[in-house]
Amino acid sequence: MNENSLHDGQHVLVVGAGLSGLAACRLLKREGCHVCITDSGTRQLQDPDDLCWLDENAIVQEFGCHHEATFLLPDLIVVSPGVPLTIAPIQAALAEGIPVIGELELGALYFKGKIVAVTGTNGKTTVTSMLGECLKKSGQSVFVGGNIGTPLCSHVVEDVQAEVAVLEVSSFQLDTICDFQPQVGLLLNISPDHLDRYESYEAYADSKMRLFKNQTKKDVAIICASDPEIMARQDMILADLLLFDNEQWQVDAGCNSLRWTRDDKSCETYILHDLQLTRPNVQNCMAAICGTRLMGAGVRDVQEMLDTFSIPEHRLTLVGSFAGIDFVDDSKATNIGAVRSALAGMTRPVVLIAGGRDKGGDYGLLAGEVERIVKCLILVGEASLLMQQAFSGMTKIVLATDMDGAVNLAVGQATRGDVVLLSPACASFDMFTGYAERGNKFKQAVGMWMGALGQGQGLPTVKIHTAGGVA
Ligand code: UMA
Repeated sequence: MNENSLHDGQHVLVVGAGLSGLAACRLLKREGCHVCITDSGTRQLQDPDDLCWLDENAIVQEFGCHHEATFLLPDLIVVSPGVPLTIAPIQAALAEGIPVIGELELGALYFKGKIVAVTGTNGKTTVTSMLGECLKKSGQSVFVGGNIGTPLCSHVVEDVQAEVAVLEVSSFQLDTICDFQPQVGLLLNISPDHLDRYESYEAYADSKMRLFKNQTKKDVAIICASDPEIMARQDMILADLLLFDNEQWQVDAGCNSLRWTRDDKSCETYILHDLQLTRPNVQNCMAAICGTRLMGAGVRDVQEMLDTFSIPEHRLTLVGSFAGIDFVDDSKATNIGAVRSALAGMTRPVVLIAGGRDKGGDYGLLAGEVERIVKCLILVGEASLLMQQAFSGMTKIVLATDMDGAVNLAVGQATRGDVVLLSPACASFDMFTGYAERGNKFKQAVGMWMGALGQGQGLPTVKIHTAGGVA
C-alpha cells in the first residue's frame, strides 16, 4: 500500500472514535475520502467538540454498535489500536478481502521524514521521551508521538512536517502495520503482557518483532543484548544490528557513569548523576544513547539530555519518605515483567500494593522476588483473589477495598527502613481511568496519611535524585 492507494472518493471505515480514530478521520477527510466512523461506545461518551467536527465534515457515524454490514461496504478499514482484530465484523471484512490497517500505518504513508520507532514491554515512554528531547537539542525538528499520546496522523495533517518522528509503538499498533518501515527500530525488552488480548505469549512476542518486518539492510535495529527473549528471535531481523547492554557497555558500581566502547574502538562516557537509576533505567539510557547517536546527535547533546531528563511520573517515582519508610509510586507497572524489575532492584523489605484488572499473565513469575523481598502483599481490585491464590504461602497477604485502605494497611505493616511500593502487575481500568489516576490516588492517600500524623505538610512530590534508586 502507498499514499497513492488512497484517492478522492474512496470509501474508508474508521473503527474506534478515540484519539487514533479521530486523527485518522481528519487525515482521510483531507485526502477527499468518504469517511464513516463506527464505535461500540455510546455517542454521549464522546467529546462534544469532536462530535461537532464529525457532523460538520459529513462523516457518517455509527455509535453504540458495530453492524457487520458497515464493515463490508468500504474499500479500506482503518482500525484503532484498542480494537482487537478478532471482533466478528473485522473478521467478516477480512474474509471478503477488504484491507484492514491501523492508524500508525496510515500516518506513516504520509510522513516524509525519518522514523525512529521504539517498542518493548517496558520503558518505551522513557526512551521515546529521551530520544525526542535529545534530537531536539541537536537542532533537528522532531515530532514525538504514537502510543505515548499524539497519533502520527495528527502530525501529518499539519502544514509543516518534522524531519524526524520519534514514535512509541505498542504491540497493538504493530498488529495492524503493513508496510511500516522505520529507519531505526528500537526493541527494549519482551516479557509477558496483554495476554488477555493475545492467544499466547508467543503471539505477543511475535507482535513485538513485527517492528523489524519491513526493515532492510539500509535500516538499523537497536536491540537489548541481555534480553534472552529478544536474542532468541534476532534471526528474524534483516536490518543492521546495534546492540546495547553487552560487553561494549560498562556501568560503574554506583551507576554514576556509563561507558560505551563503539565498534571502531572509540569510547564515549556519560555521567548519569541526575537520573532515577534502577537497572531498567540504565538500560533505557543505553538504548536512547544508541538511537540519538545514530540519528546524528553529538555526545554533548546526549549528556545535556541526561543531565536534565526527568523519568516520566508513576515509574518508580519516590512520593515521599516518612518515619524511615519510602513510598514509591510505580503505577505504570501494569505487567508482571515491570513488577519483577522493580522488585529485583529493591534491597530493603517491601510492602507491596498490587492488583487491578487481570491481563492474563502468570503471576508465578514473580514468586522468587516476592519470597525474597516482599514482607507483606496488599491486594486491591478485581484480580485480588487470583493473586491471593498465586502467592499463597509465600508472604503475608492482606486484601483492601480501595487505594486509601491499601495505603492504611501498608502503613500498618511497614516499619523503619521499609519501602511501601505501589507496583500493581495489572491494568487499572477496574477502578480508575488509567495508571496515572491510580498513581495520583496513591500519592493522595500517602499525603493524607502523612497529614493525619500531624505533619501538616502538603503532598510531597520529591523526585529521586540519588544514584542507585530507592532501594
Ligand atoms: N472501541 C470500539 N470497538 C471495540 C473496542 C473499542 O469501537 O471493539 C472504541 C471505544 O469505544 C473507544 C475507542 O475504540 O471509543 C478507543 O480506541 P483506542 O482504545 O484505540 O483508544 P485511542 O484513544 O485511539 O488511544 C490509542 C491507544 N490506546 C490503546 O492502545 C488501547 C493509546 O495508548 C495511544 O496513546 C493513542 O491511541 C494515541 O496513539 C494508550 C494505551 O493504553 C496509552 N496503550 C497500551 C499500553 O500502553 O499498554 C497499548
